[in-house]
Amino acid sequence: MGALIILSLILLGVVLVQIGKVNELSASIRGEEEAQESANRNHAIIGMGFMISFLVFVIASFIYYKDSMLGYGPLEAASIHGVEVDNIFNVTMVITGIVFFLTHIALFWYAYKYRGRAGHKAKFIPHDNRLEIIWMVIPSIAMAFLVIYGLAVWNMAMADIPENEVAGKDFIEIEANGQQFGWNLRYPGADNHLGATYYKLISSDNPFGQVWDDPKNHDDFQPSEIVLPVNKKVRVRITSRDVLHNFYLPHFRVKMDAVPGMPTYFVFTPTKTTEEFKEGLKGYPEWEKPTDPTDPSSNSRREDFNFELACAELCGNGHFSMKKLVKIVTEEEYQAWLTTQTSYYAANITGEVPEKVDTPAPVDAAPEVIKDEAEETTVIDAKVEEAVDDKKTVEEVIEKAVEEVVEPVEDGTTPK
Ligand SMILES: [Cu+2]
Repeated sequence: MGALIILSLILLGVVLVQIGKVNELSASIRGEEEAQESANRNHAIIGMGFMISFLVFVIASFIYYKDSMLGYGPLEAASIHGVEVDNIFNVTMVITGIVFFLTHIALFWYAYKYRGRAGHKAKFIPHDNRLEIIWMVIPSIAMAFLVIYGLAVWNMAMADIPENEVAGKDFIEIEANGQQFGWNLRYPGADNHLGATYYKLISSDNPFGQVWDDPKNHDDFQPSEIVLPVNKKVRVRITSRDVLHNFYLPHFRVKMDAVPGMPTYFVFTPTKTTEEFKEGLKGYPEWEKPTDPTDPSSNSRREDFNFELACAELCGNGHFSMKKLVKIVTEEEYQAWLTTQTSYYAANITGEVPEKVDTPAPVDAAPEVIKDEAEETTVIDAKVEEAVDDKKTVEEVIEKAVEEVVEPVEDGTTPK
């Protein structure tokens, strides 16, 4: 009996100790819950802070770069269809921008409002017809609008010359032929028609492969830059000799692939002369900065501004050098320029007429040294070695070698 009482007392002691432990444990659990709750709140607040600063950053960067972006400030489109292209970009940006802001605000706001808290239980909503209709119908309407509007603008921008229009009177046709790495340009000359070409005739003397039996070729000329009269429709025939290139005139919103074996085209009408466009850059601080940031006395970016043709298809290691100047001039200036141009056939094939103006050296001749990277490197290496013998500093040597080998290719002239 005595032993039984002692055992009961021991057991009672054990039970009391265990109850105490359970109490301790539950208290510590409650503390963890509190810690969890405060962490949830902090995360939600940090999330809200991130959302606000991110959206402010988006708006601020847009405002900061506005005048440097195509379509805004001074860089409004300089062609008829370009204005429509800019409009559809803006409409698309407003619609997607609204969605972007609303969804991001909702995302972070919900993460804040419905963070884990004691006594709050998530609602279970398996299905809601009304909500589903709303989020199906609204995006469908927005997408349908964007697609239909986009198709209309596409058809307008991509339209070819109507059949009844006359070359020379209603429009000018020119050809741009891309090759690694440069553009060959061809104008139709006095007959307003580009002559026939055949790819097997392409050579360094005949960059377009013109068929000399075709009299239409006899007055075609090949200038080194694009010169066009303002407010006149231009059809650019776009071809490629080797790989994919892309005929890109950013200021006119003209962009079209140059595909080997398949001529493409783009029709556009410039609406501003180079001078008028430059005038429009006045007063924009971005454009009053010096062209050369290291030389404050150099011309401003506005003064040095020129429209340009670039290649917008990564076409190889000399892709960067596929640049040509584009000049938009008045009709009188254009006619005067035409008279300075000489037929390529007369100047280079029959030799009847001495070449008056800057018919470019065939691009073939220029990049001889840059044909492939290995060759370019070999030439530079040789020059470096040569100069090292003269005990020049390494920087001087490399600079000079690069100047001699690479730079001449950039403007398409023959290296000295
Ligand atoms: Cu290219």
